[in-house]
Amino acid sequence: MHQLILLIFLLAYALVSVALANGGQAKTETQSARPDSHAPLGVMGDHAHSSGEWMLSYRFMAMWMHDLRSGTQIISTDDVLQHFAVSPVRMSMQMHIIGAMFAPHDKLTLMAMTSYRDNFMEMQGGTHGDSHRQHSGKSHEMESSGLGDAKLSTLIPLLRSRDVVVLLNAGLSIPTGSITVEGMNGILPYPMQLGSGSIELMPGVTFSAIRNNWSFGAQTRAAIPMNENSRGYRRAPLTISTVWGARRLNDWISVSTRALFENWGNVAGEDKALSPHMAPTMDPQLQGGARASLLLGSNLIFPDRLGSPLAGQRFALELRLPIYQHLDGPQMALNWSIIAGWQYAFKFTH
Ligand SMILES: [Cu+2]
Repeated sequence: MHQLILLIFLLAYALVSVALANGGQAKTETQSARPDSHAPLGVMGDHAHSSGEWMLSYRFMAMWMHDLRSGTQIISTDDVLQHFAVSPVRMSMQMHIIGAMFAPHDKLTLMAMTSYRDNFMEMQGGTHGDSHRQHSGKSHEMESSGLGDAKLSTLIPLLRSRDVVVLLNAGLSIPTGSITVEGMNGILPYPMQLGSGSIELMPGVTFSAIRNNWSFGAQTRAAIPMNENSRGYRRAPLTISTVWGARRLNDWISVSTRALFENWGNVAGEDKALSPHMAPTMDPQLQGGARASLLLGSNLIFPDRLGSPLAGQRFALELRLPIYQHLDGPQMALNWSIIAGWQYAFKFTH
């Protein structure tokens, strides 16, 4: 189903690209109408708006994991089953993210985001004599879906010149995502839950610059859970740093390349309903890691020459390949992920 949506999106993207490529070049434009005036799609909170401007966005993100790692080493399911009753075999996550931005003032942009998530995990092994369905070596699956945590942010431009912007990001994550999702054998392991269960502080700073047909940017941000959640644990802070460069090919399309570094720690405390000896996904000390990824992306904006209502509509996508992962494992490692989305900024005119 999700793969179908993605395929349709990619086809539409290709069609629109070809259609626009035949349209020729436009004469004038403003900086904010450049395709690369927004960062690559996976960068959140990268831009501010001008007073009175709204923006709506939709992003679809999918991640696929089918390797197990301990440290940087890939290990086999059999290795894991030497120490645990159950081992994860593969996992996938899909997320629909809806966002809204509004700038009451040039010096302040507000942003709200909510998501709907689907998690899927296949496992091997099983408990001894616990259930008729699960014999050692047999595989079984679990799924969870629902709302994720809601994010509220303020973006404050510290510096906004014609071609350089420095943005301060200050946000809160509200625990609207469930941390009590259950499967056939009770509460699901940590990676399958939909939220963190804690209020999180989300500070960050974003730098971006435009020079001729090029643009560059860097962002560093964090999500810091503030309290122990109702299940008795607290997820570790997550830090994300990224740098990117983009080349505008013409007034409607740009291509980008990006490096991304993520670091997250282990779970503090534990959900007492999860037995750490059962599966690595249930051990609070096997959740942390660090990862570096390379991303390739493209931004597309319908130029003004097409006239409304298409003018200003943005479509973008980004493909991500991890190049280094160091995981407190055994833990599922990311193989690749993709994000595709739509953005539209507008003003209500009276
Ligand atoms: Cu925006």
